Amino acid sequence: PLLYSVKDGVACITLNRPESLNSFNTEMHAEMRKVLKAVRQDSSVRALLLTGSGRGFCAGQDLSDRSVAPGAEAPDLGESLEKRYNPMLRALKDMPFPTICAVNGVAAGAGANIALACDIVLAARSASFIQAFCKIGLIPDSGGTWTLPNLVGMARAKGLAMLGDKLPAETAEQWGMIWRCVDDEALQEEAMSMARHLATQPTHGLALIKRALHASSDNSFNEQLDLERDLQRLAGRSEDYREGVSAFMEKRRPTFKGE
Ligand code: LHQ
Repeated sequence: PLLYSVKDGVACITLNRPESLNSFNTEMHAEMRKVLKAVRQDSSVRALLLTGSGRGFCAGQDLSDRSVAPGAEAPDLGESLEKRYNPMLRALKDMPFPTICAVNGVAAGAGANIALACDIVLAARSASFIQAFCKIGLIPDSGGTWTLPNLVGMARAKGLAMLGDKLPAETAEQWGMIWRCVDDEALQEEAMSMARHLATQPTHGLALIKRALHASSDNSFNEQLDLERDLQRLAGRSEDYREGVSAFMEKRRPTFKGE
């Protein structure tokens, strides 16, 4: 259910159950867990690109796994989040290098929030985002209740989460929910070239940038200044900082090792 490759410092994961719009069943979850672990442990990887095959990006949980017969006991969805979705979202969010999502088509339910948990989201112009949860009596999960208000503000987060309307990629871009939308034909090439570029950049520094930005929504301005001090101290000890400054002074292109 997944395609996985590593090349030029870029790990590429493609959700691959196009017949059900790449929705997550048990097998895909298990494979995703393995692959994210492999990505994290592969020291050659300096960027992750996530995308989907076929006409959709991901329709969230495979609902055919989930239908409840009348009178039967309801499955514990909390357990499903605890065991499957939450570890996946934490792994994605905490990757110590940039994560790029190329949203090739509809991203619904958990699929939308998995995409939005990536650092940079590019979407095909024909793609869309749907917080489908409310239509089946659920709440946005996979980090959605944190990610949405952070990205688009509370008014839009509530509208998206409670109405469950389809948000076209262009509107998502106008709202600042994603980085950019691009023509459908250009999506994969643009996303890959961005991932390749990022994989040549100061990876350790980029990981520290993520940490600082993620902490910002929980911190006061003063706390954030303290965090910047601590993280900049680490960044300033990196090989890549040394290389960046030397290259600037010597008027040459830097070669970053990611350390
Ligand atoms: C699907 C699905 C799908 C199975 C399309 N499952 N087959 C976490 C914790 C534990 C449990 C509960 O959930 C969660 C998190 C969640 O993600 S909850 C939200 C789950 N997702 C949804 O509610 C979205 C359901 N899908 C849709 O609303 C539509 O498919 C969208 C709007 C995404 C796309 O619509 P269309 O472009 O019209 O495509 P379609 O509906 O015809 O879908 C194509 C095929 O894919 C179709 O199968 P078929 O055999 O008829 O061709 C669908 O049944 C199948 N499919 N989503 N989630």
